[in-house]
Amino acid sequence: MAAPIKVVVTGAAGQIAYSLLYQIASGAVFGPDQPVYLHLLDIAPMMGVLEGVVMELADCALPLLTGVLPTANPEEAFKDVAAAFLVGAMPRREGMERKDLLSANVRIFKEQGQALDKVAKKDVKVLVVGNPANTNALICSKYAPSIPKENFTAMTRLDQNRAQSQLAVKLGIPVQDVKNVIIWGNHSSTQFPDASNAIAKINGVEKPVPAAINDDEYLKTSFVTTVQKRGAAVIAARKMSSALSAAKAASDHMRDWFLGSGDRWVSMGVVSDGSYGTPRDVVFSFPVTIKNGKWKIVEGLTISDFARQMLDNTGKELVEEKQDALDVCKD
Ligand code: NAX
Repeated sequence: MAAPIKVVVTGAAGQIAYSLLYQIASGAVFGPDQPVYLHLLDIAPMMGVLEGVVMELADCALPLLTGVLPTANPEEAFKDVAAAFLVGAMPRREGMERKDLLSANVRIFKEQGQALDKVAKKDVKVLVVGNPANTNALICSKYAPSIPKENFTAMTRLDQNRAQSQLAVKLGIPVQDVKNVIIWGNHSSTQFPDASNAIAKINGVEKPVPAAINDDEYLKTSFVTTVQKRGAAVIAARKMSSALSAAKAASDHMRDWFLGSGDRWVSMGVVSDGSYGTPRDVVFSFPVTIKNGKWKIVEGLTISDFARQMLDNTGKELVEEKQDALDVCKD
């Protein structure tokens, strides 16, 4: 059995963490042979609730869980961690736009970037879930200059899973038989869910999704808007934001980053190098493949005029968010 790795989850007393912690501790993320030591960070008023979560983790009697450290101190929480799930933030409530959240949440990620820089392992893999996830990841990276910027990512996997699921339903096939759907840009309503390179396995034969669906209008309109607005639809129905599916997506993201993406493309927000004419130095979601713990942007895709417009639009929003965030950080 390998030596245990330290894994931190922030917002550990919250609803996403409630689903996520079991997945990490049961081996679904780092594999069935990798023991984990969980560091749980939340704010001081939540320590009582967190104690209950710690009790429940103990009561799960999970063989891979070698220890749990609940704390309200970021430097204690991030000490020597190999993986960080930055979930803790103020969640978006019904009727609230993501921009309203920015100034409240960006400060948290500045402070956590500084703490990671000081005490985390230098090869820590950081996944930012808390919104606005892309810009929070960028700020976190900026305040952790001793950790490579490739190690900071934002979650758009939930959007990818939603898109994949929509296409599978449309085609009447199992969800795992759809691959290479792409989420471009921001985890917001400007994101571009793109099925133009997706592949579906139908009756055992792989076929491009656009040909299989044969409805260009659907792929450019209601497919895109359904995925873009799915978070809001869940809030409207549940009166709370997505949690079960968000936790599953966070597990998928980190598992693929540690263990590889195989022959599938996965979408994640990474610091842009300007690929596909996107703005540099914002955290932009691209299709990537992952091998040996390193992600690589899928190259050589054709960008249609429609896609160009969508990429430019979401890129513009990210540039604006970055500027707003940098202004907040100056205060
Ligand atoms: P909850 O309100 O249930 O939990 C958030 C937890 O974070 C609370 O326990 C709170 O005390 C804690 N927290 C607040 N400030 C903190 C700090 N400085 N350090 C540590 N912990 C802190 O929210 P939940 O539903 O779990 O959502 C968490 C975040 O995920 C939100 O920002 C939400 O908007 C975001 N989401 C991101 C998604 C994505 O795809 N990237 C999808 C789901 C979700 O909406």
